[in-house]
Amino acid sequence: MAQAVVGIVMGSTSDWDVMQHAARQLKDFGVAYEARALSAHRTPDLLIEWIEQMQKGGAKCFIAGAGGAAHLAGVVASKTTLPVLAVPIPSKHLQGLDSLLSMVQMPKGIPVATFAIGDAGSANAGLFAISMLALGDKALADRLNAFRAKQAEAVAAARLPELS
Ligand code: RP5
Repeated sequence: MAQAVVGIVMGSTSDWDVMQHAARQLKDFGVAYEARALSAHRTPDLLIEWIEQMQKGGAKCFIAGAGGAAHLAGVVASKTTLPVLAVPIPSKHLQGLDSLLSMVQMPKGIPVATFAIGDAGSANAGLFAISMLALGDKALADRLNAFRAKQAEAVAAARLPELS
């Protein structure tokens, strides 16, 4: 199996429904990733071990999804200078607003790039990782441009329903 260039981590297996959208983009573009459920507060030592292992293995960025008091992305960023893309998971009581604010309000000095709450944010984090990797990979850049062109064609070809 190819060495993972993107590490996807989530606070719980219950986050996979959302985080699979990031994984799907990477898979469709042929980017090798490793996805793990590791918690910043439940398994902090395992999380740090994994971050170190991913870095040694040649990872270029991390995507971190968590819900509630979502400190996972910040903790990942505290242990690496690789880019960390944060995906707020919709939460039961606050629908992910808590997750979003926990991620987007990182104090100065340790940045994380925060995406939209839920499926769209997860897919976009995957696409953003692809954009970063495409800076040094012409074949990947070509695939990304083709994806954009196909998306544009679909919108241009769309027709609104007639009024009855
Ligand atoms: C967070 O708590 C996880 O990221 C998840 O979104 C949330 C709920 O976790 P579970 O109770 O489903 O394991 O740490």
